[in-house]
Amino acid sequence: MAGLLITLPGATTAGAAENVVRTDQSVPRSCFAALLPKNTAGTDRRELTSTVDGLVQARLAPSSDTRQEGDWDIAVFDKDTGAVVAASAALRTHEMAESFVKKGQKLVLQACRYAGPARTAVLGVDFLALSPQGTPTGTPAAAQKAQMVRVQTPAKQDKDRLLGLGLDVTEKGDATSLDVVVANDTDRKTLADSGFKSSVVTADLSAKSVENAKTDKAYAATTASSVLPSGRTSYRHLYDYEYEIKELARKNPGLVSAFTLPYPTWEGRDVVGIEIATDVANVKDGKPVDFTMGVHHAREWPAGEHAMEWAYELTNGYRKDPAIRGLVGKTRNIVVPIVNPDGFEISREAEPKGDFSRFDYEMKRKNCNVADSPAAFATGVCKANPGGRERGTDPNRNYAGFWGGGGASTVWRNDTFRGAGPFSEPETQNVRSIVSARQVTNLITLHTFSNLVLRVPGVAAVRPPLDEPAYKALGDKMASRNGYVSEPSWALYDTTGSTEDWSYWATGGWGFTFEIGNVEFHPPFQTGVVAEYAGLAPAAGAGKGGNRQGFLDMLANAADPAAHSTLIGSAPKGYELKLHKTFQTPTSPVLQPDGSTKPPIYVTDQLDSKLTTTGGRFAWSVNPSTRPYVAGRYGRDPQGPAQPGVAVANPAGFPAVNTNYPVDQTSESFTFHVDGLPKVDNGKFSVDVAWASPDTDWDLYVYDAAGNLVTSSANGGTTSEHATLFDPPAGDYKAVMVNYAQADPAKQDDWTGGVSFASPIPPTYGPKEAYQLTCTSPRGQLVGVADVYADRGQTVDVGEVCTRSARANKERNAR
Ligand code: 0X9
Ligand code: ZN
Repeated sequence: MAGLLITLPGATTAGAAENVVRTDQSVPRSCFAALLPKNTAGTDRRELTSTVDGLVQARLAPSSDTRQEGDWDIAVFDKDTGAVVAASAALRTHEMAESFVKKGQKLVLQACRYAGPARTAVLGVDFLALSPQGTPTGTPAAAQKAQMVRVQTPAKQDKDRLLGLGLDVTEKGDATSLDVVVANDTDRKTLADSGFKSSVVTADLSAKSVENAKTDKAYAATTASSVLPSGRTSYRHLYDYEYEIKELARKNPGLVSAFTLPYPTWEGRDVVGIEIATDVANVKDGKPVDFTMGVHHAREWPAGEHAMEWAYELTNGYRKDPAIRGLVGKTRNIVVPIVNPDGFEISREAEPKGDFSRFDYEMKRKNCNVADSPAAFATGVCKANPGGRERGTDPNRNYAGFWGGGGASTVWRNDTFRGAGPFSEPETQNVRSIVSARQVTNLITLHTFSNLVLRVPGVAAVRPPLDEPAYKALGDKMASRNGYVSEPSWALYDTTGSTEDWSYWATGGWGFTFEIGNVEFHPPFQTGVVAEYAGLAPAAGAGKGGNRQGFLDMLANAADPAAHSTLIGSAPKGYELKLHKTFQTPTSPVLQPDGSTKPPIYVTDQLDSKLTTTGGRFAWSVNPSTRPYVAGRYGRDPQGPAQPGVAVANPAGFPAVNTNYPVDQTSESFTFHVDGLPKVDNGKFSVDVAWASPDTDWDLYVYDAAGNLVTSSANGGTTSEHATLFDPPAGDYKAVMVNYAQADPAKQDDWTGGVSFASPIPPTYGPKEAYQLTCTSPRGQLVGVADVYADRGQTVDVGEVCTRSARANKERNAR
């Protein structure tokens, strides 16, 4: 096989004894901050010379003879310059430091015993050769230019068709366009062949990235400390996140704890999180949980930064800010800044060392799963492999919620590849483990970019939940702080298998996706992180509080009993209450590569959360017992009939071909009137026009009386356009028809059309679901059982469930 990588077994550190690092003392310090003198307490070291142009991988594992592994970290330094080459600082002794090295480069591996009883750890080092260009041996691939282009997608169906092309479509868009990353000539051809109109936004993403790196360097060099809670002035590395998390916990005992999530990544990395609460160790205290996470997507660096700053905000604020102290006192706060560390590590370390012009690792989005890649692309480590950045599963298409439907790809190399099955990935399993075991009443998953606060549903065909008004109000409130647009995520285009489209429908906990910033996946630190977080120019949240205030609103909502449900009762001290629910979450009908569908998959979900009684009254903040999926759908009862349709006469004359609307206003138009209450109640209007030849292209734009564009439709390659406005205000409207192309200039292919109206859809209601509540005595005996129904905002008294369970149930049911 013409592999990209040559593993040199001989390069592994020689001799078994050599492989064991040892020190008698543990010292909590950064292993990567500096190469310490030989024999410094708490450290051990090895010197090596790179045998390859390629990668070095240095790993630490616990020694088999230690019962408690403790916490060892590792860093690799360039011996000549003392610069850190790679590092790893997770919470246990499962470390992997990996980076690019040159043949003959002298390296020093520094192992540091941060904490714990283990005097030794096992070191493993590999050198992996890369061919000079970082390409497979043989003919190097041609250099490629990555660009950002703006594709004209005037109607929702255009956006969905564009998604179907398998290109790297961003969330950046508006009524008439979407921005797309064109990574190479193959993508450029796909786009050209599709017939979509497009224009270049960023001509050379690699050059832009080099420029941003310079901007960041200058900012860090001239700024002692930023206004961020941590004061940071530059993007963190993965090891910075790991180290800062454990330092926050070490320096704030009782308030902050650090934890390792249950599923290591495909490359074997630990995923780390942080929890902040008064008496933080007592996770069974019944407080509502606010969960903030970042970096499902590797290249979206600000997402991790904002999550980490939020952890500092709460930790610092608890000591300094009475308002934050009050909120933290009523809640528990979980932060997982980097959900996808494998991907992040590659993106973060790629530039300028990686070969951006060929493999574009800095723009990697997905995780490092290779199991679904064809054999020819399944070799090599994630940082250097024949599939480049394209291997892996999109963690934000892998949750069970509507998994397998539209807006996700079945193709291994596409950026929205959904994975082999719902929850097939460690990243989604980790998030699921937290959401299933804790009462996560509030969840924000951070992404970049497009200035959006998104809520469910991710799919247009799934009607909004009964909670829609309260859900929208919370999103709108946060958007008023960061200046983003608050909308259901289907409004831009359909997505399936995303985080909150599982978490919300399975648990009822509010879930939002933030798309931070208006440009680029990782813009300069000062704009993408400092300004967006603190609400400073040029961020849209300038002067409004920024994401900081948005996160605080979310926390205040978590602390508000009206926003979730509460169980109250009384029990003796030391009993354990458990709330249990189990159900099957159906995926979408599963789209197949050939376009057919197979039946939905039923994923068994189990929610189990616990409360330890302290004696006397207890109050337990929980999500509603009925899943939103079951509770029903939001809608509106018609207050009158819908308006009758309006036939439209094509105006006299025929406008000249115009491919430059709205700069060139050449067009024709017709007006129509929309009535309102009490006469009619319109749930929507649709303007439909059609013509004969698919080579003719009419485009349709609809304006209200004030001249605002309210809806439009401008496809290519079709014989019709269809523009819709939901809940249209009464008034006069103008439809503008632009003649974009004629099949035969000698023969006018004119349009015909009309306007139709439909009634609003009334709400629907489903059955109510219960939680199973049980109480176990300190001796482990089951002493109480109850069925508990709790609506949002409701407080339910479960009485003396541990001592008089049968009586308490009867009394409760009699009420
Ligand atoms: O596509 C995504 O996963 C998110 N956009 S990004 O550019 N950060 O990749 C948006 C997901 C929006 N959909 C839902 N949250 N349902
Ligand atoms: Zn994202």
